[in-house]
Amino acid sequence: MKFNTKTIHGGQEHDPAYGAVMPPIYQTSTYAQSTPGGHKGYEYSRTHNPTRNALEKAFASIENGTFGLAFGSGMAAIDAVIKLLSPGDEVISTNDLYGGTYRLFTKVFENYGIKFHFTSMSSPEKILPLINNNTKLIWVETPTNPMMNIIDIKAMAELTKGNNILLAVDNTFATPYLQQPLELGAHIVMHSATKYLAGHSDVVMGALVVNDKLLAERLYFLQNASGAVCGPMDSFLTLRGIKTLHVRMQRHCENARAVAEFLENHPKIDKVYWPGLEDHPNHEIARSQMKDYGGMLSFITKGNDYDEAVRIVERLKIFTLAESLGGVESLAGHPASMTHASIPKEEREKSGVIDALIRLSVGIEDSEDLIADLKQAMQD
Ligand code: P1T
Repeated sequence: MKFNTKTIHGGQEHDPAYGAVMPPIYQTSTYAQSTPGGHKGYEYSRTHNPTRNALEKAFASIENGTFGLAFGSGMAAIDAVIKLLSPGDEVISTNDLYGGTYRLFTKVFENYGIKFHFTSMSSPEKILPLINNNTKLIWVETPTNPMMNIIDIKAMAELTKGNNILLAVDNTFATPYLQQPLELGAHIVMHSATKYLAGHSDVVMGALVVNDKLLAERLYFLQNASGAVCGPMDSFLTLRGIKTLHVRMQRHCENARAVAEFLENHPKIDKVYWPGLEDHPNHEIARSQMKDYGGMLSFITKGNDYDEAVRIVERLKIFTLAESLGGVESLAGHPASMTHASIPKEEREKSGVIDALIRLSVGIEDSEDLIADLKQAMQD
């Protein structure tokens, strides 16, 4: 089955009870047993729920993986991955990543004796000196949030070979429409399915996909033991979102290109970060590992002026000033004060997240309207 067919049919079967074509929302916490242990495969909805299981199969299918797991949020999915580790273990992570991930690593798991190294992942040479016998996980986000750096997944996978190190890739920004990390050698793919997979800004949801059975069993154990699962209604909404992922992503990419090219040529703009631009430092890696360049971009205005950045985001009318991304509607964000405020200023500025940075999640409206909106917001 090819990708566009998978988004609609992957892992899905008609409901065995009445043949419902769409998965029923099994809004139940528990299941009747005829005798103790005598059930139809479902006992309690923290462990299994038919609507969630349908979603988990869809996650696995679109990521070309074997096992899918759904969580109550992207953070809950990341939390489960780090719980695979033990005190004394070390993680190497990109230094440019979602602020909430940085917060979970440094403010929660460092207290449990896990050590995190944050580094630029622009080349494997930067990572080699950090690898030792305690290194158990490399955590990659690509494109990174919010600087749109592209990390070479195949090169990272090479580093893990023979070293008993897991490679996890947060594929939230790219989605499997653009890149499939398991195919490139990753062991774990993670999503904030809140974003492009669900696609309509109406759900908070997380996903993991793996191929290895033992790894899947350890993660299913953690999912049930810690219990950060999603409900059946949210599972249904995410499944419905996935069915249009391919058409939405195509338009997100087209619109982002139009917006990036407009901004690049605007006299007030200093720098546009979008991997599809030929002068993007990682354009070649993006071209080789992604099908297109995604709907997210960031930019700074000339003078690196914080007040100017705030003025622009306040004046936007079609772009809504809001956290999150990946919905059909366009959003604008100010990472330094919003999504990345939990990273200390000097730390975030090292990776380019300065006060003047604006991040756009380019939606699937008419690009002419989006460009007109940006134009009026940047007028003197
Ligand atoms: O919000 P949640 O579903 O828990 O996912 C967290 C998360 C993980 N990884 C990446 C790359 C993300 O962007 C996020 C959430 N990000 C935002 C809310 C944001 O506006 O960037």
